[in-house]
Amino acid sequence: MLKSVFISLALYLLNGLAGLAQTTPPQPVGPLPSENQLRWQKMEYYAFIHFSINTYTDMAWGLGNEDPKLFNPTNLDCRQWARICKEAGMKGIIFTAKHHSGFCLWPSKYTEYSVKNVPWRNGKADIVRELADACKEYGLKFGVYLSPWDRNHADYGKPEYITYFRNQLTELLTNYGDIFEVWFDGANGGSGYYGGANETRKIDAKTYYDWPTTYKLVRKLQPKIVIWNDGGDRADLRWVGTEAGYVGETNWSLLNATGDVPEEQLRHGVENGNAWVPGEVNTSIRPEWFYHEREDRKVKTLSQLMDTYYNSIGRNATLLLNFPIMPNGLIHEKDEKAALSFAKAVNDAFALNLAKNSRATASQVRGKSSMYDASKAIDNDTESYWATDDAVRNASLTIQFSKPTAFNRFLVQEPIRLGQRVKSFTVEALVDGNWKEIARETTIGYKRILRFPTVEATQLRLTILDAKGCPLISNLEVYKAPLILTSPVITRNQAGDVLIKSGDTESELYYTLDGSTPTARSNKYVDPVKTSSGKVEIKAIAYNPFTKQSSVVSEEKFDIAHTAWRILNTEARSAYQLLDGNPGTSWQQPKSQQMPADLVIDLGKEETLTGFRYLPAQNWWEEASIITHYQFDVSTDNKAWTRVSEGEFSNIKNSPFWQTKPFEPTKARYIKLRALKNTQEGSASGYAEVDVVTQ
Ligand code: FUL
Repeated sequence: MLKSVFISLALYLLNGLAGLAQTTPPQPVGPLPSENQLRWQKMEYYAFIHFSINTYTDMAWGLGNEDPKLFNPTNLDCRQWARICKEAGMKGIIFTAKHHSGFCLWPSKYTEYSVKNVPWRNGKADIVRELADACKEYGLKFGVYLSPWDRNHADYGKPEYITYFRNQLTELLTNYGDIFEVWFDGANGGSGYYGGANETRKIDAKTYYDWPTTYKLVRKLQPKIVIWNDGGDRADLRWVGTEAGYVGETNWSLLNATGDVPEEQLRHGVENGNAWVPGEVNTSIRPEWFYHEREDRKVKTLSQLMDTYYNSIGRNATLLLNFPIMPNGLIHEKDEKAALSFAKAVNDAFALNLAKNSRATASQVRGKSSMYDASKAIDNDTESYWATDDAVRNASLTIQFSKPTAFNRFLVQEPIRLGQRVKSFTVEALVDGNWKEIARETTIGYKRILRFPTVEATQLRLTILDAKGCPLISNLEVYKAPLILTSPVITRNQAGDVLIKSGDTESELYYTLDGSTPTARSNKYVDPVKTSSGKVEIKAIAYNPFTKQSSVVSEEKFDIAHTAWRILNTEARSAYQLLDGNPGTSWQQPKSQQMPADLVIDLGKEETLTGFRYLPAQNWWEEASIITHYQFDVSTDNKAWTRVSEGEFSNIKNSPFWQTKPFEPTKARYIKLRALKNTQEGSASGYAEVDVVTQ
């Protein structure tokens, strides 16, 4: 008896030891995220707020010489900003404490160019403080944007400026509580006021700022911070190479610690990079970062925002969505509405996890241990995970629904604490007894969400095809998201006809021309709408006759039609693509064209002009270059020309949207847009559209 007890005990112990050996936790596959990066990644969604002196001059970048008296946010309410961000599901706010103009929104003791010298509130305001307090009240984290380029400061370009910059950084990182992220934007257009010098100053961004010393200071003052920097030495987070609201589908959270980072790497990361530098998708809820009244009609639609969501958070990045503040100190109600309906749509899409009550099995389980079995991927705990034995690179996890289930979203996560591993995977659905591939993708990372047409299936199978180590999956979710009607796209061609296009094949289109809100009883769109050659204001909706749902209203205001316009500086027919109203087509000046390059247009008859508009070629990353510095002349006879506007299109490379330049009302029949400088030196200018604003 005693003997058999002894034998069972020995066997039990042996088994236990074997089990233990088998189920040692998987080794990390480096590089790995820091605790700060992990904490940041889990925030997923947070706000940017752009507000500065150039809010009052309607500019994308201040010049540095703006009079502080202009700054007058009579209804300033940082609690409104925080409330909206909180209700929108965001976890924090990053604020432009100082943008490129150099104007400080806190009373920095190192400069006079700040809120302390404005008549508003007798110079007693500190907007950084008000926002930091509001964030605390609403349970949001707080971050700051401090522009390294300072167009106001006399010392910019000299070593003294770096001391000034670090002093300001010290103020911001010492006096306002915990700061979760600091943003060092790399933009530098050269020219500025610079204390009255009014000149162009070139710096070598790689050496001038001495980032390693600044990073040390930042980490000393705020040990839990993450640093964003697109210009200098590798920081904690990376720019994704565009401000349009997406990162590459393949998205490694890795880069190389040294060397230049080409756009391709910003977009996709580097599979075998030696540093953990995850991507943050930064984009604005309107085309530009600062408030411009003309963009009140351009607030992103729900479907655009949903695309942004899936193309950022759904691709292993975070989303930093910007609100521009109006001159009165508030977020516009349209932006608020857009952000709240975006939050609701995200909640609706991910309301019911259909994988929750399913049964999960795996082709292979680490040490056959229940600690690492397939159920760990659906147990609602992202710290536990399904794992395979070390040698495995190819394995699958199947979930079986209790009944045939319709779904159109798939969400999957890796426990990135142990590194980003998966290189490629497929998702299949078991439909009528046959496996049907619904997605074949590359990376996963912290979170990957896939969209596909609704499929009804009894099982779903995730197959990891290749990984950098044994695959680990911490979470897997399945949803049936409601379909969202896409707002129609409205354009006007050169003949003056208005075209309305729907984003899907099922909906009907309705429009109005009298400013009223369209409904399913308004004009039904069948063919292009003929209009007079004058101005046209059109509103349109997509309407689903089955569900009786309407999309968000699209609106466009078109100035005079281009019917009689003629381009005089070239014979090329293709040049008329810049007058065709279609942002997707463009014309490029011949490469042989030396700078400056002129575009001359005959409007066909005399008009009273109050401005002009330029939309750069949208495929700027391929070939066509974008005009950054211009002159605009007008004439009544094509002989005597008057200059009505000149200057820069600020931030146009990152933000290639419509640029509108107003000027004093002037009668003219001929216009001349002269490109002085381009984004790509020595290359031809690209134009998607050129237009005028008439009185
Ligand atoms: C850019 C800046 O130049 C813009 O003005 C804006 O602040 C954006 C977030 O970064 O590069």
